[in-house]
Amino acid sequence: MNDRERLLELRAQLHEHGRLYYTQDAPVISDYEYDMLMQELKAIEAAHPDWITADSPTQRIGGEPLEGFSEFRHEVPLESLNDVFDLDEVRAFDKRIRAAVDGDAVTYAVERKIDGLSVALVYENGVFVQGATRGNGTVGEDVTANLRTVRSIPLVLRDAPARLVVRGEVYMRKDSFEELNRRREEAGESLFANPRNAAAGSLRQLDPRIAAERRLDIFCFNIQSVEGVAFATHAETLDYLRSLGLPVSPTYEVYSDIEDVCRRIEELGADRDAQNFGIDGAVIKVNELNLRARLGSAAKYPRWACAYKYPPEEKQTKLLDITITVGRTGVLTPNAVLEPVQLAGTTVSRASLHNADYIAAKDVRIGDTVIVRKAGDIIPEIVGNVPSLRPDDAVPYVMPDRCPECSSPVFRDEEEAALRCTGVNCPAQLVRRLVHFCSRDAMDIEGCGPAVLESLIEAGLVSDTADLYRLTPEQIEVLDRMGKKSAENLCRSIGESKSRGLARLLYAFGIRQVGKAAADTLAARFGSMKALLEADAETLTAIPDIGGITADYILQWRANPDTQAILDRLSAVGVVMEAPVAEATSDALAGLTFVLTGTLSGFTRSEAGEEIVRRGGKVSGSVSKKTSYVVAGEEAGSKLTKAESLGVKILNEDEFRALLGM
Ligand code: 0OX
Repeated sequence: MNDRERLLELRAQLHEHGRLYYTQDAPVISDYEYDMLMQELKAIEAAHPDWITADSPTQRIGGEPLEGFSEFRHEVPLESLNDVFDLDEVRAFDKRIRAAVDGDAVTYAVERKIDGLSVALVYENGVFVQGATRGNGTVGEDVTANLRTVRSIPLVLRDAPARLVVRGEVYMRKDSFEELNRRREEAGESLFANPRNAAAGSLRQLDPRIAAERRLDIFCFNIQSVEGVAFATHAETLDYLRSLGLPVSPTYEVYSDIEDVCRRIEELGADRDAQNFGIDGAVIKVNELNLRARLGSAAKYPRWACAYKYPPEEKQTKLLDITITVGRTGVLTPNAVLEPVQLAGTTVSRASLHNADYIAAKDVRIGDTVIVRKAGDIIPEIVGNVPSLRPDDAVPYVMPDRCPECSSPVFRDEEEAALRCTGVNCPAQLVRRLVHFCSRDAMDIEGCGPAVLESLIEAGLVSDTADLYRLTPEQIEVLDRMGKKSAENLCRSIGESKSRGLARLLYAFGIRQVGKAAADTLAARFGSMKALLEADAETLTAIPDIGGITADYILQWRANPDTQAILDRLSAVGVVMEAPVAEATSDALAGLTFVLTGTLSGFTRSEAGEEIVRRGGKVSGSVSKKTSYVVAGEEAGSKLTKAESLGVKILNEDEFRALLGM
């Protein structure tokens, strides 16, 4: 057999084993044998690069980063579902359907509603050629490069039609999600709130290699269009998709009696936790496709389907203890230590109690039986207590008057209902300050997460941020779980962080109220640390977008003798204290003021800000009537809401790029 024949054989084998693994859940070879076949294919492709095609199983690792996503117009809209919240609404849905179909026999398919995000996949002659997000249902984004990295999406189908567009839900498995967050925590990066957000963020990555690392999955549940095949029922379409090798919604049942449908909904709800993927409801669909066509769609939803949404799960458990953690700014946060309970798929043994006021409002005491809930988010919350189960000796909780980490007195910050440790050398504050300093949006020091920082502090190597810059690989490599290579890498990333510039440095200091936007504003306004330190109080207070309270915090920070000392030490080791000068090179945006909010996929906020300034525009941290545009990225928050209420023009990332002429 020559190389070319072997290559084709290997590809066919790998596609087939992929299908058996992901679609049938019935692998016939071990992971090791699979890897060996893949290695052999990679070797042949390395020798013949011109033979590599996009549908090769080797191409799952993700190609070159993209500039942006292009629009994708869905031929058949991806409709959304009408939500119902109790079984009587399901019965009412059945009555409406029966009235509309005039006595024709109707059956219902009931399937799990997977909590992810909808995409459309296009197959031509059995080859996966394009895929897109749902977007607004009519226009989505072309995320083909990222979807190719999803291992459960077959790149090639068996006995496929000339053209097929299939709809599915991309999701992240619970175990992949927990592993991802564990790694992000280790690296000092922000955590995803839930698997859905993680999946959405991963699918919208411009760098497919990142998407490839994130381990997404898919279930398919609808044929949007197909050539040359006809079906009578939804069940037939699902069986057909499965026969092509696509992973299909796990288990669907068909019933003619609505009471059976209701029972099944409850069954699926009770079994939610046992699955390795998030389920936010059950979908009830008319099974007969001819009846669907007669029922049609109302303004927003198809009349032939509805989604039963499960209420957030609640459980009772015992509040064993209340412990205190000390944050970066010295805030004491009380945490509930709970008798472990299974809740929405994970074991819950802790929940934040936020502050003393919160504990008082919920009236929870150590020894109480409390009700915990996990809504869409992964973060558990305490809803309240069960008064009848309160032990006689339970007393209201009193916050400590000394820091549990360094025994310094605490004081109450009236503005925030928070208690703060007053210790300047509090070790708990030091770890968290350093974690923040190293985090991605601050100095972005890769490999310098909480665990590493704790061992550096414990070893007596680091007691402030400047110490980081004096570390040598020899000092680091003797620490636990460190080796020569990782020590060298860490030193290199620390070294690289010296030139992040003023904005990130200011943010990295963790000055109260100075978030990324305020740090960007300050850096743009002053250009250097020296100018910021020398500016008079009036100048600071008068900067638009830096509120009075924030200005006060900056003044307090400046006046602190420790600040001058650490700045001198950082300067001495070569940390850059100036902003890279973004000079206006055009006046394309002159006179316009922008507010940036949410996460953009192609820029950091300071990069976006620089692009605006280079074109003569201004960046502001808060939205007012004078704002010309709000640029809203993923998970935009209150600024977006405010812009909407003031009628300020909102740009998404693509529109923003267009305005920049990119
Ligand atoms: C899901 C899911 C979503 C098809 C046409 C209207 C709704 N997230 O699991 N949507 C649908 O159905 C669409 N089915 C599902 N299983």
